Amino acid sequence: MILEHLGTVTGYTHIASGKVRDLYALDDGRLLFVASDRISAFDYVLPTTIPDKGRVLTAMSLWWFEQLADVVPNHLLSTDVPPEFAGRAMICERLEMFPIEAVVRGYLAGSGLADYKRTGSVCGIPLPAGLVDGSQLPEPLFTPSTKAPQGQHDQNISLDDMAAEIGSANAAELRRLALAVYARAESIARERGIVLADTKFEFGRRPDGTIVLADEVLTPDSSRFWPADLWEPGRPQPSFDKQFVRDWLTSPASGWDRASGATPPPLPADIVAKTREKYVEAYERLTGLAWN
Ligand code: Q0Z
Repeated sequence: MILEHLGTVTGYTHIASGKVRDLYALDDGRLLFVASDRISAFDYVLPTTIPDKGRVLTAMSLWWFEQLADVVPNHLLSTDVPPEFAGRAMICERLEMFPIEAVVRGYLAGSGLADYKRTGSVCGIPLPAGLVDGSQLPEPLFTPSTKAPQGQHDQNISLDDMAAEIGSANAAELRRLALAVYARAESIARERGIVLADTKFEFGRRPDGTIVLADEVLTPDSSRFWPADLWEPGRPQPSFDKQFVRDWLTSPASGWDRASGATPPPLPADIVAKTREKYVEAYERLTGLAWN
């Protein structure tokens, strides 16, 4: 027990945490990428965890890496991880990361919708008039953003801004890869009744210059998944995974006043159970595999 603990502290060094995931460096230079059971909503990390969420999202990400292996190389090296992280962590190669969120949007929502309402464009790309919340775009758009410091929102940038940041050849290659990955993923998700409205990729570079897909990919935490049968442009679309959480938090039952700036309250057990079931359902529908 004590030896295991000593092994733990000397074996990997915590280097970063996001709202719902953690990153460690191994002694040999590789990285340990860990998905927690934490869940965020309305920009808050909730005080309640969702059992199995980290394992489900990790399994989904691993499945996508396999589906996409002929489109782009990825950073995964191994899933042989310390027991406390079993099933919800990946050992990854350390890359030189591009300081860009490679976002692809097939549908209008979120900051893309806000941009469009203000300017008629998204990231400087002009769009036809008359699009509404949830509209399918004429074609998928690559809409890069800069990674904001923790607690702030990423900021949409133009392709020219991106080229100024990382060079025009890298910018063009990231755009090509992100659109190719989205096209493959959207078609798979669509066949299974899930609209992949948009998604965010992170890319890095190997010492030999190869561009590699990093991070977790195509999970509900990095993407908007919408149930295809409920898609109806003109209103905010229900979220495949978080709708029970959002509905409860904004209902009188929660007692939470979103405008007050207060931290959201703990979720009731039935909301936790139904939300866990939605993550499992997303995994099973996408992959066609049974969860456990
Ligand atoms: C990813 C992040 C966090 C999880 C750095 N293969 C890689 N090589 C180098 N750096 C990264 C990766 Cl994935 C890397 N992040 C984002 C932050 C938890 C992922 F706190 N940061």
